[in-house]
Amino acid sequence: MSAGYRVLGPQILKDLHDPVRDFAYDVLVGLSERPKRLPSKYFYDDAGSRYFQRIMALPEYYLTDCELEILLKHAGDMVASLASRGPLNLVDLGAGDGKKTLVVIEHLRKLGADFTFVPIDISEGAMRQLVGTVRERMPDVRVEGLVSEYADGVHYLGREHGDRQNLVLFLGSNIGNFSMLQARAFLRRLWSVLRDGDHVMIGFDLKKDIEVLLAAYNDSEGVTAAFNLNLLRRMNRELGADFDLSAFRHYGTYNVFSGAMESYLVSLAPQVVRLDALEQSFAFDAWEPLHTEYSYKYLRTDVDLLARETGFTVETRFEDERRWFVEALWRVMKSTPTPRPRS
Ligand code: AVJ
Repeated sequence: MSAGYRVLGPQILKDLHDPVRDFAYDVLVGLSERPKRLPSKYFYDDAGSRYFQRIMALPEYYLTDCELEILLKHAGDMVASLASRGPLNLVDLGAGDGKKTLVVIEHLRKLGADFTFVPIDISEGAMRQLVGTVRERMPDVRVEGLVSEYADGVHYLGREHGDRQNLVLFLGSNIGNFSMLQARAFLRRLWSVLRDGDHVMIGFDLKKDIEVLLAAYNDSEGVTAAFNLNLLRRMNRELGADFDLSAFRHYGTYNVFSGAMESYLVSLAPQVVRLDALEQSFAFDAWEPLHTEYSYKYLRTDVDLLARETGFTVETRFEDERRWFVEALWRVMKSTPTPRPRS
């Protein structure tokens, strides 16, 4: 975990952030593993963020519709009591195009709340678009956008002072990219930078008919496939790789045991790929998988347990009509012991 650079005395300058170097390093580690894998955060270059916006508009990708339905119906109730408690920071982790967040913002404005909107997103293109939209449609709203990944965003929150309460949004089942272990670690870190009485609003995608899941991650227009393959294009551009996109196939499958949708790029032939930035080549066998994403699905009971295990209490939770998605509002509880996790 790092944030920019720090000067440690006259001699030592620690430059902790070279995004291309970090990418190259993660690619070296991931492509050297068996099975090969890459972190899903690298999907979101500007092109990838645009692909994801197209995914959200697909009929099969129900997640966005479910969450929007919940927020349109209940966001007002969810934020009313917070808005009456004084000024707040509305933090949005992985804001993307902010479509769902704008619903929450509308309610805060209607309630006459004093708030600053702090969107945090890994894609600079998406962030510029979002800040532009807010400026245009709601010029009265104070915006402080941050282009960073989650860990740095949370670090930044921890350093922000002031007496404002925080409402941290983590919408869209973004939490699904974490394993259950990673989710607990992430929530504990978030908890530790927040104060007693702060809130988090988290969108969880629920376990459901597997056919519905498979369709959502293998859409008929092939947008999800293009989103996945864009990772290869990004390596070609940023790391001087020579991936042949037509020699890989997108494959999305549900792992019943772990409860996650898993995305892969499968090599269709034996091939060797060169990465100039790493001065290294990687061999793929025919039908060798490259894992690119987990999207974990939750049980209702998992959601409440997760809150208790990480130092939060459940304030409210709402589901859509189909009962496919949960929007949970949790309050930070300090100075009560958190239960031990199950072994
Ligand atoms: C943005 C991480 C919530 O896991 O459903 C959509 C990304 N991947 N289709 C998800 C995604 C394939 C999405 N999240």
